[in-house]
Amino acid sequence: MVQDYGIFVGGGWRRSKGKRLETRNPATGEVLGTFPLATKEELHAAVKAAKDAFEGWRKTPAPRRGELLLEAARIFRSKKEDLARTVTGEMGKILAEGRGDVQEVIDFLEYAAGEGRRMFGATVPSELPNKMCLTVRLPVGPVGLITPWNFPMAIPGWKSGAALIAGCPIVLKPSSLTPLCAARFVEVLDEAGFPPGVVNLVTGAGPVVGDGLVAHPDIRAVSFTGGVETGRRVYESAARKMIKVGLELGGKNAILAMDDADLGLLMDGVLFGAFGTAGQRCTATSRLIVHRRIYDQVVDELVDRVAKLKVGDPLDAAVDMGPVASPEQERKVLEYVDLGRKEGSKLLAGGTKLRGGPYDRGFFLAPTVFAVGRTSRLAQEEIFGPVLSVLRAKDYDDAVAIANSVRYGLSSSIYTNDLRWAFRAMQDLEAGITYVNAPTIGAEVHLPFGGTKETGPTDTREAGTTALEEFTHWKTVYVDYSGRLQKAQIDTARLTGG
Ligand code: UN1
Repeated sequence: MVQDYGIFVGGGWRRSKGKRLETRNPATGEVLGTFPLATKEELHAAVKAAKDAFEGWRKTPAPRRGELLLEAARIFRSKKEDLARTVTGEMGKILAEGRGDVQEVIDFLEYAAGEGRRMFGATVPSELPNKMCLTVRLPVGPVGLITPWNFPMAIPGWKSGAALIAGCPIVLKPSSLTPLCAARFVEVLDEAGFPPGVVNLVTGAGPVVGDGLVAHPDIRAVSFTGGVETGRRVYESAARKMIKVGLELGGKNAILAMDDADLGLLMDGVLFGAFGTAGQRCTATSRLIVHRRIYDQVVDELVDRVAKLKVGDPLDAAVDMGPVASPEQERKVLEYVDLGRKEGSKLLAGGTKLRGGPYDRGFFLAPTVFAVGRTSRLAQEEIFGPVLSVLRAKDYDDAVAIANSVRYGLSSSIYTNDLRWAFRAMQDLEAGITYVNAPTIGAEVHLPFGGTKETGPTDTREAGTTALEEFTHWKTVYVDYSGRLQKAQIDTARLTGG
């Protein structure tokens, strides 16, 4: 039965006056649910609910807020299998990855709950006697979270975990491709018992709900994960309001394969990095930059291994790669395949839509590999699909130059057993994340996640201790217990007599 959802505002599900959108399974075409295209007024009601909840939530001690996050984590754990199937059903990633998506929520909520008992500031000596200086983090206010479809539970989990522990009520606007995951995510938070208005969910069109959320005067920070063009708009709109904004945008992540790399390990990493989640991760390996001495061998092995990848029903445990998430994704990937051919890149594997039998019901593409030139668009642009571009490098320096020649800087990797290359790469690769002897995907939640260059023009990082930066500001507090007026910089009696 197809369920018709509402929006979640002020602690309850509400009907919407807006038109409706359908969410479908990308492997089968089945309709999974319908969701509102919320109106501007409905968005405003959600922001008002968050604003009204702020006073109570910010005054709730952070360890108490953490208890609710732990309770939510417990419920996520008890429903993990069911929620993982929702992720796979709505987004198309294979079930093992669907489970990983939910696990990432559990991990982060547990981590964030602990932050409720830390949230460390600093105590610093004063230059004056009988005076103390300290710093505390304070929540910025109600916040907007705009989340993508590729990690339809994990990313709402990172963003809301950090916002909620910080003391910020949230208005979540999920991608219109995965509203069901967002609704189920919010159902768990509701079950955990967050006070009314602390958690709100509004589905709908980007120009109405997304832009409206960012521009709303009562929204005091925005965290956005998605494409660069939208990210730029969010950044501009947030700048006009002078509010904090966290942006996690695209990637064109590379693995560098040095001539001493362990080739078996490299191949496993490349396949997982490039074709895991059908290449639809911000962190996906979309370039493989190979030292010329091992280039031919790597390409031969890669073509062999890619031919053995099994594409199909993402619920089937024997399948390596499910469908891409939508017809738009499919079209975009096939356009890049065409472009690659026109640019004169050499197609080494795949490049086709898969047809026949169950393939005809969904958006199944063959894992694709191109040998490309370094200035080609395939070498430069984010495709966000199962397409890997292979490049040949003369040596380490050349490989780094190729890696750094793109506008993005999210994840990166080097396969080598020579610690000189490994340690240099940690400093030379322009990216927020560098892996050594592991692919570009698979970040852990207790470490900062984010990028440089156009991946993330701000200095915020999701996850890890840095997650709080997006949703708090620092207050510096001076406590003078001398009982008299003391003047910094002016009462300058020094031991040196100066
Ligand atoms: C993303 O693609 O936006 O590191 C997030 C990884 C995952 C998160 C990816 N843990 O690949």
